[in-house]
Amino acid sequence: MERSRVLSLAHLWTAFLCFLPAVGLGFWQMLMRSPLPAPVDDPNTYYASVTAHGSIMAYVFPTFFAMGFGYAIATSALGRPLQGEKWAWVGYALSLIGTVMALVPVAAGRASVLYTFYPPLLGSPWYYLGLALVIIGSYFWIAVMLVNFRAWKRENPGKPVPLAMFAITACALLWGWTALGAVSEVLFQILPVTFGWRHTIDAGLARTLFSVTLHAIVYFWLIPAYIAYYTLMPQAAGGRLYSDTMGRITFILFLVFSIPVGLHHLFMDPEHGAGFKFVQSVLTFMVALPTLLTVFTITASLEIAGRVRGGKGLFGWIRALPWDEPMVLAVGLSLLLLGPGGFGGLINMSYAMNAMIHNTSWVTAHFHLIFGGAVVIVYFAIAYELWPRLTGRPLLSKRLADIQLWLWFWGILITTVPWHIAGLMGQPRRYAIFDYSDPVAAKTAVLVILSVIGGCIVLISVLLFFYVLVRSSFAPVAESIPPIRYALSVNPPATVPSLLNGFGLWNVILLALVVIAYGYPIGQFFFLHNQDAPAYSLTRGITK
Ligand code: CU1
Repeated sequence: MERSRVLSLAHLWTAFLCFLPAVGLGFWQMLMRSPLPAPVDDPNTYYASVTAHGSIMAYVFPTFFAMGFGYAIATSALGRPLQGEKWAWVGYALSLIGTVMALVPVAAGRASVLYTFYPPLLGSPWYYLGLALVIIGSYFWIAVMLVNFRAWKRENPGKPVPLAMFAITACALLWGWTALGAVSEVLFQILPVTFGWRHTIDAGLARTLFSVTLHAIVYFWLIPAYIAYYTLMPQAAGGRLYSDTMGRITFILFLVFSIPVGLHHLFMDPEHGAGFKFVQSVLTFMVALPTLLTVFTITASLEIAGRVRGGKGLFGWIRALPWDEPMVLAVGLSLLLLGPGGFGGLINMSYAMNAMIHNTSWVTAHFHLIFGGAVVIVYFAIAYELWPRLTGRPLLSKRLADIQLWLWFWGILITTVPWHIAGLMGQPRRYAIFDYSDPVAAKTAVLVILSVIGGCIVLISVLLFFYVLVRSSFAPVAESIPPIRYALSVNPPATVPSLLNGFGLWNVILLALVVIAYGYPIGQFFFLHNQDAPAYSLTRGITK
């Protein structure tokens, strides 16, 4: 048990130690594009910074977090030592080497291609190789999760796999399938050109392959937070989970529906026909379903806890909940952020309405609200929940943790709401500088400054988070820290149908859906040879 704690802690520390400077960069970027003066007022630095910020926040931070949380779940929920721990360390080392390999060329200004790295703009090959290595390292984690999932099932025939383990395994599988899009783009499209073995690139195919990863990655970020919703929050609130089955269905739906939807990122791209865009738009609505199920189940679970604690009347149970528990507070605030965030998502995914907000700041604001807001706030609460268990030392202060979560909540809202509005007013995304003497840009100035104030609150919140973690890590070892306890459901199932206890059939359905949704959109490129064009490499110029 002891050694696997070190494994989890190493992953979580790595995740958060990358997160901290990435938040700092984000804040500087907000200053840079605002009317306020920014230190180092340089657009080149801006694009390098956006690339570092995006690459860390999209790939490095959530991957290390999911891996660390996954190992903690595999040991605590299954109640057995982790099998394949050596391989887990190999994966950790590869992902860490990949992180350094990717960030060095970014810092040197040789890979300012943003985290979506859309060709025909290309950066240093080491950047892409590094990111591929981060992903390859995470495949070791996927394998370890699957091995432990199977081993437990073998030892406990017929018994339902604990929901937390079931969910993190769905998350691992989802990531394994979806990452293949970006990995094949890097291996077969980008690297041959950046290394000079080929001179032209098919930008449309590259973007299409990337879209296979770009949407489902969001659920790879989200599922760890949902695991806390379902399995940690009801326990922290002193109640029970409303339905274990609903949880299983939710995580299965994420696995099945979150990949064949990525064309909604290419609504404005000319390579794809309206029919396939429409099909994937409809499938995107399907993937909203598990979130709706979750909002219902979690609200019901909160109500159960509130009533168990003596809350009466239509809304009295809300006041009866222990809002001073960081996990309960974080889930409550996360649900509130999920409201406007989900609403924005519905606009983005609608084929027609997408045109209103395409390439505006609205999009950037949207994913900061959903991921930065609704998801990361729960990552903090998970860290507060895990830290005493992993270190054997008590948490410094629940009160400080609560203040940190509240700061994050308001900081994210104040950052992203004005940012959305600026987008609706036509502010483009991915611009380093705006000329605020221009009457159109001038109208957004107040909104942008408000956003910067929100960013400042977010930064203070992160510093407070680190203060709590670091101080807790140096507290004296406590004798009696209870192990992680996962919530019981109202009717804990003695058995579940095998369809809700494994992923065999669901993998097949997922692959069939991917073939239907992506078969033609990807296959067509192999017949359209005139799509290849020279790329522009930041390190070598035009690749011809
Ligand atoms: Cu998406």
